[in-house]
Amino acid sequence: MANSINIDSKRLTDSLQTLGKIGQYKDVATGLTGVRRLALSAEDGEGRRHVVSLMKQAGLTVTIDRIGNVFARREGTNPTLAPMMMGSHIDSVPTAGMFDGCLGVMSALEVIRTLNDNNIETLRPVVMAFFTDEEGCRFGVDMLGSAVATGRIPLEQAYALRDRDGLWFKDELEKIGFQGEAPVLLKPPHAYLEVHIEQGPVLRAKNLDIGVVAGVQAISWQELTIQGKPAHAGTTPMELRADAGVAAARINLRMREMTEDAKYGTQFRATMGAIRPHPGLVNIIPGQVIATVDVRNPEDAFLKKAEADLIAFYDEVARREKVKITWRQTARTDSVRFNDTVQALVSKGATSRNLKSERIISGAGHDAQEMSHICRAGMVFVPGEFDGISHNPREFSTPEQCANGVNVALDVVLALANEA
Ligand code: HGY
Ligand code: MN
Ligand code: MN
Repeated sequence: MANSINIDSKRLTDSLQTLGKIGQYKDVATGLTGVRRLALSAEDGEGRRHVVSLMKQAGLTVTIDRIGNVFARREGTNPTLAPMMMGSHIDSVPTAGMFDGCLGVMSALEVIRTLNDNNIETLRPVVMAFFTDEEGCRFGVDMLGSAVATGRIPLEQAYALRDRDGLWFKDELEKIGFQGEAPVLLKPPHAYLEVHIEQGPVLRAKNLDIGVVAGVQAISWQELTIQGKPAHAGTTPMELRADAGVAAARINLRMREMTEDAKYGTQFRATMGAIRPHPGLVNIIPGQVIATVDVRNPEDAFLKKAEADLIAFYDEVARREKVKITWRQTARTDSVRFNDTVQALVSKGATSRNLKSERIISGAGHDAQEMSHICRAGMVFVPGEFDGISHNPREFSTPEQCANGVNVALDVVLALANEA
């Protein structure tokens, strides 16, 4: 595997910083400057147009599909062969840094720019991609674009999603000008590789340079609607209350207790990220709470057990607090194992560059897990500073950490793009 070639680290860093300037915001909690490019927002549209212009400057042929996934193709010597694909996402959570997703898309661009600089031809075409709405925090369903591209979620179901302001996904996609014409079902590429920040503390704590991602844990998202009785906080005796806020608190606490119960394994993670009381005022008992449940486990069986026990617990809380609890599943993916060959190539790339690497399971969801259902897929993780904090403006990986990951990706792409 050729590893005498290196990517241009400064160009990679510049491309990340330029993209990171689109959708910047002042984070009141930390005083830091973060990134807010919610899926299909005006900022997302601006970021998309910027990346498309970079794709075209690199001489790529750009295709946009009906859910706004963007693919840019560098021709191979045999254009009839299925392409080697690299990608990720550029939409962000509302309190993001500039690496989550963007490192993967800018890595793909940097690999292609490096191939161009060195006049390297590959047998297979090389395609870079960014997928629509990976984060799922605006319309409630994560990995949406890649799930539609790989057939797990029907396009019409995605179009019919609405955000908290009641805006339709389809209208918002049209508004930013990225409702493309290409059919959504993606022809399986030869293989798919995604470079991503780890978004956790493991690699940095072990002083590792590269994470050879073995797979992604199972993920389950629910939205709870807890209906109680709004009433005066001072005049309503405790025994007459139906307090939706207390019901949400009991569920949140139960989730935490479950993570400490070996019945669900030792790596069960549970989060009630959104808790929205209505009317949410100091002297009114919350009549309604909309809350989200995010539960994850590397073991499918443990997650299934936890989901069943949680749903049973909702009934128990409803009886005790005299509230009505309804819930809907907004996202659900089983654990995924990445392809052994791709993992081996990532590991080999790291070793041949004297980079320390280890296998790791991803705690976060990624587009690569959707792609793994239609082709050989894998990921390269790079470490993050400050305990790998992510979904936060403090998210940071050094230029060297990023360049290491993209150099390994270059080696893997060269190997797979030249496979007959
Ligand atoms: O939530 C996740 O795991 C990813 O950041 N969408
Ligand atoms: Mn991501
Ligand atoms: Mn993310």
